[in-house]
Amino acid sequence: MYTVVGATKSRAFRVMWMLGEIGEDYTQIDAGPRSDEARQYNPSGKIPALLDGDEVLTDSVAIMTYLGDKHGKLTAPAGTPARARQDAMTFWLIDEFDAILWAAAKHSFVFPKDKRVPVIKDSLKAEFIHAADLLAERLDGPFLMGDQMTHADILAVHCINWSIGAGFPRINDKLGQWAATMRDRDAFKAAQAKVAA
Ligand SMILES: N[C@@H](CCC(=O)N[C@@H](CS)C(=O)NCC(=O)O)C(=O)O
Repeated sequence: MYTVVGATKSRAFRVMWMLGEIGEDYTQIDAGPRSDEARQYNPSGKIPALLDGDEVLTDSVAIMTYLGDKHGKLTAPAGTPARARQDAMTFWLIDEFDAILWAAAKHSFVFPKDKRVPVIKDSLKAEFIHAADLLAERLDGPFLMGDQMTHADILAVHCINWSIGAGFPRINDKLGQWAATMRDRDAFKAAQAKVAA
């Protein structure tokens, strides 16, 4: 059985949702970012980490990629053009969604007060909305990569939810409705309801 290190309201949620989608049981250690508990598994104090036997794996997207490859679920097989397209989508989401939200978080509460430049947040919000419009244009099917769900969907929806929590402007209706459908999935709801060990 796996163990997810990280609070539900963090990027750990991506891993928890993925484990639910692929039908793998897990326990959760409800460690906050930079907590002593998080540092036991990742010296940087970043969450999430995944414990798989004696292995400690870090970074939500690296963990999702590992789980997908290991179980042959929620991913196109490695070494195929479909996988290259899926990876391109994943890296685009890291650049244009996750990094934008993370920059806004840094300038809201992560950086020390004297290093924050709150005025940057207006342009980050505009960038995010532009990226959401591009993603909506790409969306042509039940999932980002077409008929098959992949971990790119989990990454995108987690970032959309994060944008709402961070007070970003409302995204376009098409992407918003798609995200609502994804939030209705059993595995999403199970991850939200999971009680940490
Ligand atoms: N790219 C990493 C980012 C991990 C990350 O920054 N997590 C946040 C919480 S969601 C954190 O632990 N922040 C504390 C810090 O950066 O010091 C991932 O996707 O796992």
